[in-house]
Amino acid sequence: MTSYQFPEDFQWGAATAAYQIEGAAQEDGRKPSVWDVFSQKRGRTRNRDTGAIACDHYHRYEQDLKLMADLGIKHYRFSISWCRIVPDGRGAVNEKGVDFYRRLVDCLLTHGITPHATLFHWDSPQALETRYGSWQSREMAQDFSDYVTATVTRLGDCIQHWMTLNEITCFTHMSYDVWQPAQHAPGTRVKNRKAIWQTSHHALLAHGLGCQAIRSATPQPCFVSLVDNFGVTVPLNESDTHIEAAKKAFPYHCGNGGIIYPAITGEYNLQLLKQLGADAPEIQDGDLKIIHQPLDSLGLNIYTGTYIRASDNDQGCEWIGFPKNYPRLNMPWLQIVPESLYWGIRHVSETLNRPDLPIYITENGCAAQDEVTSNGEVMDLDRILYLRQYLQSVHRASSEGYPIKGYFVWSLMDNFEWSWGYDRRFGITYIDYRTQKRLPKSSYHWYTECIRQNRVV
Ligand code: GCO
Repeated sequence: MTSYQFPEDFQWGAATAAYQIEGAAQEDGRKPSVWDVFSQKRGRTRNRDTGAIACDHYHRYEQDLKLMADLGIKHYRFSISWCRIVPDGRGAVNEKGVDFYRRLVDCLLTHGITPHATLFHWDSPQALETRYGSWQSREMAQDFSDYVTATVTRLGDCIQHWMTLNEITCFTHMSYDVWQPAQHAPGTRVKNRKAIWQTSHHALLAHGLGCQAIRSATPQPCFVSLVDNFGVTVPLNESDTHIEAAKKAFPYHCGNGGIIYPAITGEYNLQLLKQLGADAPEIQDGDLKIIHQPLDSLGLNIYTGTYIRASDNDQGCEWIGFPKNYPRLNMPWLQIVPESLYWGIRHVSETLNRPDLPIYITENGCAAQDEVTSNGEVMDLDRILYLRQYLQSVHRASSEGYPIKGYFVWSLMDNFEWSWGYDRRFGITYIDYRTQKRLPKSSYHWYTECIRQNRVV
């Protein structure tokens, strides 16, 4: 009978992102990001919602810190907005923008909470979209690296945990499309699939140059990581044949072979390259050496998975679709697959062959209906059900000896859910956007108890 007890040093956290919570879109020198411009365009986001105000965290961070302290987390993952630090994308540094993050970090440290800073969570400067089409250009990698140098030089004395990029596919393959308007900013139509793969290649270069920039600018020892949402292939059942099939499917799934493989193994996966053929990106000599930087850990954002079974086809594996009424939470893609956290962690060790690489779950959570009851509570039992099962899967990985070091729930509070706007709520804290009142949900209190007992309750 397991008590789902975690090791003493297991790190419990919560995660957010700048454009999703900060607001203050034009304050203290910040200039528009591609998401400011994209979300103002008709039809791009639900109700044309934007992050102009969001959770007004820019002004309310001290009360939000109290929320974090009461929650009991000792780790907080947030992102730094390139548009606050280098508003024109390159060149002049906006010191007022830096000052906000220093205030935030000082407040975190005062509360005994360790800051984990993501340097890029999709809100790239519109100025670089105008100048050269953002990630379509190789120049973006160097501009990102220069922004990282500016940031780490100024904040490296109080931040030691750095993540370069959040989810490469979401600001490249979901942001550029050939046939239809892309779901994510900048939402650019490109001429072919090769052009899309070229954007993710430039993002990988940015990651590599960013790692080097962090390590040369930091004034103290620090930890460098990448955050990825690779597609998790899950065996239909845990027979050796289906497990083998899930590993065979992994490089083909969600383009994993062209994103996480180059970053972690230093090579594009050959089967994927073969499948891509002429759509594969142009790779210059030396690119892979830049991309394949040593990492202190890997951050995994995992919400769901895809079932795979063995097949006698030439790939040796078959994707299984979900039946119509398969249980999911309040997003079309959020089917409940708790073992995806276990298999995501295991793929790093056994499919990417990096059993040595420490792993954090840097995002896991769900959107739920979240009604406020007549006595002013949000009894989100569905979110607790989801989180409990996923955390039990993390515990399984930990108890089997995989190097899982910590877990950040997505998200600390409801926030701007990109093209879904404020229509979908992922927080363990309810936000009343009319009053900006914060209301801890049942899942917040449940998570507090998990942290207090250091186990899944
Ligand atoms: C992501 C992003 C978050 C999302 C969350 C819910 O993982 O897509 O990092 O910004 O809001 O995942 O979709």
